[in-house]
Amino acid sequence: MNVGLWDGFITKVKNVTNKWSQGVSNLFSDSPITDEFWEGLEERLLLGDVGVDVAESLTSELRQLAIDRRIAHTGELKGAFADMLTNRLERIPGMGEPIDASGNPSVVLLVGVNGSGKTTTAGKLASILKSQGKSVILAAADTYRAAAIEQLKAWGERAGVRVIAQEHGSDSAAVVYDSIQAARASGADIVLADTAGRLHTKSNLMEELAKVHRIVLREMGGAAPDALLVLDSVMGQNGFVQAEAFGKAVPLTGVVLTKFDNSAKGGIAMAIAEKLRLPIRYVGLGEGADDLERFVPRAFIAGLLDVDYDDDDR
Ligand SMILES: Nc1nc2c(ncn2[C@@H]2O[C@H](COP(=O)(O)OP(=O)(O)OP(=O)(O)O)[C@@H](O)[C@H]2O)c(=O)[nH]1
Ligand SMILES: [Mg+2]
Repeated sequence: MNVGLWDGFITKVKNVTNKWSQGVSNLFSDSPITDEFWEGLEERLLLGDVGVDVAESLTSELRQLAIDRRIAHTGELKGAFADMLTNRLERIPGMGEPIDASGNPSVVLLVGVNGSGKTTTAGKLASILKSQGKSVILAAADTYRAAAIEQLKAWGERAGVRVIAQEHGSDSAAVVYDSIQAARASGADIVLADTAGRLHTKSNLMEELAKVHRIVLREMGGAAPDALLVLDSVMGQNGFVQAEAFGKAVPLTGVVLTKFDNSAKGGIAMAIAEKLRLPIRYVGLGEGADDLERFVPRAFIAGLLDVDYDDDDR
């Protein structure tokens, strides 16, 4: 096994999803395949936040595969199950794709409901990109919460990255506009815009987000920004209603799955792929600057199910 680059990611996923995934793994101990096995598998998937439809469809696909390949023992199914999950994730375009910092500048909007982890993710991304030698600007587009600007400035200081802010209460689209201008003037590679948390049911606030997106389109000559929905994994499927509403306001280009370290379940990733049809780009695995990992489907599943991982995925 060559875990190489994704070793840390696999270990982290393994640690945080330990209990749930051990339960899944245990199902695949080497015993004859019975109806109870299929029921147990579906139940485990449901417990892991996969959702009813997806749990059913995964179970029936694996069942068919067992018939087709004449597999009679659960142990022989584990690898096939891991491949199946990985393939389902990988067929979503953009899955695990890192943000592109080669624009002039590239623009990333972080959007989501209150407290989902937008500011933290902006800070973590700034720190990662900076360490890759990119010139980054953080845009303090959350002008609602007075403390939000200070919070982002603290992240900027830690990462050694410039923060563009206006005063509390100002227009967030204007902050993003300023940031793009500042990036152009200084030749920065990327603008990471931290937007205010908002309930997806507040139409005026959703319209404000749409305005930010329009300003970026206009300033970037029609090039759409990366609009990442920051989703708290602890919310599970309850977060999906938000996703739809945010998707109506701005064309979402992916999900950052935060607080995965607190969720202890892995199924939510499957549900995002299968139901939201959005690529997961990053996973938040803690509160620190280093606790953000690119989402690599095969490594993620290897961590989840404790199967071998061939590092041919770079
Ligand atoms: N354990 C853990 N905590 C996280 C993660 N991401 C964010 N947090 C914590 O979640 C809380 C909220 O994070 P913020 O980044 O302020 O969330 P936000 O979406 O910007 O919040 P608002 O601006 O108020 O909407 C903070 O205490 C963060 O430290 C993560 O991946 N793991
Ligand atoms: Mg915030």
